[in-house]
Amino acid sequence: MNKLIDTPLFDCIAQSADDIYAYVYDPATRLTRYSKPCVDYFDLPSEYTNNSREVWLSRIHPDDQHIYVDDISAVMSGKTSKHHCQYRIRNRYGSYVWLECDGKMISDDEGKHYLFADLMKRIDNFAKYDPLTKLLAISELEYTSFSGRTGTMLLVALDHFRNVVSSFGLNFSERIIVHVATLLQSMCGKDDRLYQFAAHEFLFDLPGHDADYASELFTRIYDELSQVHYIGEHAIALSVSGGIAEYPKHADSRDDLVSYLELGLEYAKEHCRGSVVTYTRSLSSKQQEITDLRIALSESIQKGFKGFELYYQPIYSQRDTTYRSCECLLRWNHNEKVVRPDLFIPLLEDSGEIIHVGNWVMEEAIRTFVDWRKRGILTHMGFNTSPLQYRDTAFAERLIECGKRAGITPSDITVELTESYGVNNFQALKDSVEMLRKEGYRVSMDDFGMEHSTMALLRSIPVDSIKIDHTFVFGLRKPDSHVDHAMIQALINMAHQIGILVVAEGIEDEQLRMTLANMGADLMQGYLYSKPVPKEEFERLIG
Ligand code: G
Ligand code: G
Ligand code: MN
Repeated sequence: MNKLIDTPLFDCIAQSADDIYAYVYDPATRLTRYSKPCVDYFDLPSEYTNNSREVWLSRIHPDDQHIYVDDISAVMSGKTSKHHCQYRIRNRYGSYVWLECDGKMISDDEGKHYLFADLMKRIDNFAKYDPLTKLLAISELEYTSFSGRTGTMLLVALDHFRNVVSSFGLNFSERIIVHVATLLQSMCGKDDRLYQFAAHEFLFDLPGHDADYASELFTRIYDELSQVHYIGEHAIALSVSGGIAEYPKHADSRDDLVSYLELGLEYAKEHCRGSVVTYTRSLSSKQQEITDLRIALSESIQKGFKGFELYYQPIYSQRDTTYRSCECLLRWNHNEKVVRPDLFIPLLEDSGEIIHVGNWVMEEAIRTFVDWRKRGILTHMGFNTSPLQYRDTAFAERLIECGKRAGITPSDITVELTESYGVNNFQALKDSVEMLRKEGYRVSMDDFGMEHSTMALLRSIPVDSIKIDHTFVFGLRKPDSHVDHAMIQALINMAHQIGILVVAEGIEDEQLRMTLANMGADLMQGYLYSKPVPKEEFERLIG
């Protein structure tokens, strides 16, 4: 009999619930007494033991043993009186279950350890792990203490995942998520932890690492995911954006860290999709501006696209020495300022509203075109579309329908495909382009050569012309421009060999015009002729 641990009170508590396991420990005699359910469930050699540490440790999952050892040692050495941790432990059936321990050491008047008691609860496996990916559930982050630790968190989100779901369906989307989760897990270091943050968002806890390390990890992830992956019968490439926050540098609580990660991620999505943004204090105020813009954009759309306007920029034909066409460029009038598309198109893409605005652009462009054609102002026109408008063939069908109603000749209209963001329903894009070209519409690949995927895209989706981006053309101004020169010349030759036209953008001066003309570019667009201007101004310019 040990008067400390053989008490009716312990007997009573020990039998109070089958799924709570208890033990008491007498530091003076080093004797431990386990509750009956504990002995049974973990198949312990006996109710009493003198080497509880070994008995217990031998059952804990090897990956989690340090959690237990660190925590219990802190109590036994007197550093703290409370024992609180979670780990996996093997039960009598040989499988691991999660336990949460809450223990307390009390001391006598002289401060000597007197009695330790511990209640251990099984925490449900379902809550611990995401049911789909089996990654740690984000709720588990609550049990991570950031005090006294340094490290970094990286939040990674798949871009445009809403689009993936609407293109491929939920089932396939879940397969993508599992595929990505497995891949990310394989990129974790020994002490790193990977949590399922949201359906298509993943959070790395990288103890002992800094933001540079997280940034490099992000780049590796990006490179890996942007390769073509074969999942089932689909070939897909994915793009990710991310946010980084360091602890304790930026914050030392879970809530603050997570909101800073979100800020970085949001910022990346809006300004530099496909990259990772590390938290800084000024991000918060910038983000507020963005939130205000989002709200104002939605209001504009609801009020019948109030404030949206098309500007027009002429496209000059070298051969005909005349204005052959124009490009419609979207503007948004907000607070008496004209907002450029680079700022608001990503927001519309993110919210999905680009579908509605894209339809409006198309209809407005055709309205103007019909008017100009009647008045003999211009006979061709081009407008931009976002890759998100091709998640199915609805947009192509709508354009064909709209063109018929307006009585236009389809070959007078060019649809520009703007840069792609990685996640694309290639098949729907291909079907749309084929549908439009069959009808007679012209299709142009915008920003050609800026993305490494454009060549591959051109091989599988034939178009009528390519547009060489102005930043590419500006390369010709550098003193040692021979590489840019050779590349642009190669693009032009390639286009001509397959029988398609080349539009050179960014023709700002006579020098560039001459250079591009000598290289064989068919059509010219740039400030030399005119900036994009409102409708009436364009009419004065051309008329
Ligand atoms: O007009 P600006 O000169 O700032 O154009 C910037 C970019 O915005 C263009 O390269 C183009 O890709 C995009 N853009 C302009 N108008 C539209 C539009 O109507 N729809 C889409 N999707 N993108 C547009
Ligand atoms: O959709 P796309 O990326 O092709 O849109 C053309 C973009 O190029 C628009 O942002 C337009 O304002 C811009 N642009 C057109 N001509 C010039 C030019 O001569 N110089 C510069 N800097 N930008 C131009
Ligand atoms: Mn364009």
